[in-house]
Amino acid sequence: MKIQNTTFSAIALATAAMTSGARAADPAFLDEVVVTATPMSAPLFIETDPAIPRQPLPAHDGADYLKTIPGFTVMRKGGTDGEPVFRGMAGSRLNIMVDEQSLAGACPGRMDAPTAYVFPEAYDRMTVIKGPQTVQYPNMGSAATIRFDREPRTYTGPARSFMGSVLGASFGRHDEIVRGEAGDVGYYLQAGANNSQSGDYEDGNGRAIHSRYRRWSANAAVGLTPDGDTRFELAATRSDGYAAYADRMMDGTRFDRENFTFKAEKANLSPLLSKLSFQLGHNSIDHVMDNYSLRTGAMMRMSSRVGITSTQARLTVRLALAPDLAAVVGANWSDSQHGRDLMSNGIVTDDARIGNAGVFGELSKTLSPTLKSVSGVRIDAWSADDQRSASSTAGRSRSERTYAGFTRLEQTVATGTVAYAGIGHTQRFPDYWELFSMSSANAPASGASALNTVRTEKTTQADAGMLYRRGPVDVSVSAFLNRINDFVLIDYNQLATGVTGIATNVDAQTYGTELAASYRVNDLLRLTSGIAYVRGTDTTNDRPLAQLPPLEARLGFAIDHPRWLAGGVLRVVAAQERYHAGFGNIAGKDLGPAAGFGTVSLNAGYRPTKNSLILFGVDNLFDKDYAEFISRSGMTSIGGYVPTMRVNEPGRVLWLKASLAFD
Ligand SMILES: [Cu+2]
Repeated sequence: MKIQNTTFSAIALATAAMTSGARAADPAFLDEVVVTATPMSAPLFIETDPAIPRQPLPAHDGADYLKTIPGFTVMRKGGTDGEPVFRGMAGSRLNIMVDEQSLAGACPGRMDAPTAYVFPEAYDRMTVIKGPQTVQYPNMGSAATIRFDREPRTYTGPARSFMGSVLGASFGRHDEIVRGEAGDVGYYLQAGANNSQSGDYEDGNGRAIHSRYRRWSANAAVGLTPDGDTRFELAATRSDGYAAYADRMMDGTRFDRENFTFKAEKANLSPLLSKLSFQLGHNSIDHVMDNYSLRTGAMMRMSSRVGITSTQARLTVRLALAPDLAAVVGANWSDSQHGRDLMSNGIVTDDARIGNAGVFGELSKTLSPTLKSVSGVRIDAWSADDQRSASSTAGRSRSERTYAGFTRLEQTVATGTVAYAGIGHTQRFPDYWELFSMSSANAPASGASALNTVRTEKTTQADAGMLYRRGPVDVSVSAFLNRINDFVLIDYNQLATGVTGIATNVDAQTYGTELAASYRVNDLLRLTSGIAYVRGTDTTNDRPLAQLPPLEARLGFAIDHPRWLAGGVLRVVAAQERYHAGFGNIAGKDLGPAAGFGTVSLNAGYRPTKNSLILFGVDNLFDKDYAEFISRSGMTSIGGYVPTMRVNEPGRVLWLKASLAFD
């Protein structure tokens, strides 16, 4: 395959899986055939190929794919489109980006976390950056930045490739994925499509959960590479689907997203100017929900349609200031228009507009052959316009500036061993949900608008950790401690007519740690483990901070033979006794204590040829009946379904996946 600059990871997937051990770098983790606990690949950075199979089998959406990274949990609503949570932080505390564009959903009821519009296997790479340790992206995630990217291609001769996979699983689930690429000197084409569908799953007690779904997406990109340093690309994506939800009175019947992106980049402009990149993206989401298409028994038919259209532009310049000093400086701009149909008639009118413009600079300096520093600053201007007619702030606007900065040191202690420590500060302008879906803490009973009362959240966080790779041992550990001033805590207890929740500001503190480790016993057998722990306090009310997951640990094994493979994972989650009932974030609230649980999952696979892999798995082998602490309530009465305290997780799931790659 004649491709420069890049590992062609879509194909690398299956082939990595198939020619295990052939990849020289980082043999310990990166050739993991079935991912159960993803480690850090560099200080604070986790990079993984979304095409590599994961266990337990994720729903085909962005949130579920993050579950194999220690520290992530997913708030369940149904079969798909769960809300990703990292270190107990959800909503816009996680910056979710696709092709370097921040993604936001449209649903005021939060049916569509941004990850509901992400189809992981359409991308080459999924990256998580922990904490406020980068300033390069708008809507800077105070807890984490999560990116889904396609790798740029440059061909030096004619080549083409293709990969496809099919999956069948319990409860009528089936997924189909195809991707193809072709190119030659000067140009390339990429296209892909995928479909995922499932019936209602059953929990460990055999109860059907109202959870069926379908999701599909199609994408295409055409690129021109007039020379090795220049690239122009035009890309388009379209996706849609439906999802039944067990936690609410309505289901999502349309999740229609369209995206167009234009990118231009030029490298090696001068010894100083190493790269110039520009991109312009346009996103539109059309979301419809109702209480009759996917369920029966509605006394009165109800539906609602909402939408968001956003345009984003971004310019970055990479500078080689000195042999030991590199910088990236840039600017970004975005304009997002939200709308909804107030009369349930499908006619969407504008209700909120959020604008952002920011500049940033990040500097990395080599202080000695073993010591490196990375630092950055960022300034953003924000505006939010209340375009609702019936609102206590109708016609009013809010404008604000936010500031962010960080610095960290990375010390190479020995070959394969890096220690790091850093501190960062970021200010988070409230998001659409906090500003426009929630009511003001100043006048909760009247449902007054929170637009001008909810304050910007300020996070100051220390991050430290270590990566250790030596012989058969691979360990990465990270720890953090933060102080969050004006944490936006949603109070769902004081409900009145027309009030969803009250946006309050409290001061909070959280700390925690994640660990991922592996030990290669011999050529065939590797043992893996992952641990995540977080603890937090609402210091204003002297209560546990709501929506923090309990301690969890994963222990796994993987056997990898050139022809066949096998693996398994035991996931053990402690009980959670620390909670603050009725309080939470824009996506959910604490429902009460939760019991601990353990589940076992197993997989086995066979490689009939160098380019194909057949994988079989059993998740929740013992059909355990359980729910995660962080979950939506399952108490909604839906015709034909038994209400449960939380939305229970799936019982035993059998699945079979076959992948094929050609080049
Ligand atoms: Cu909705």
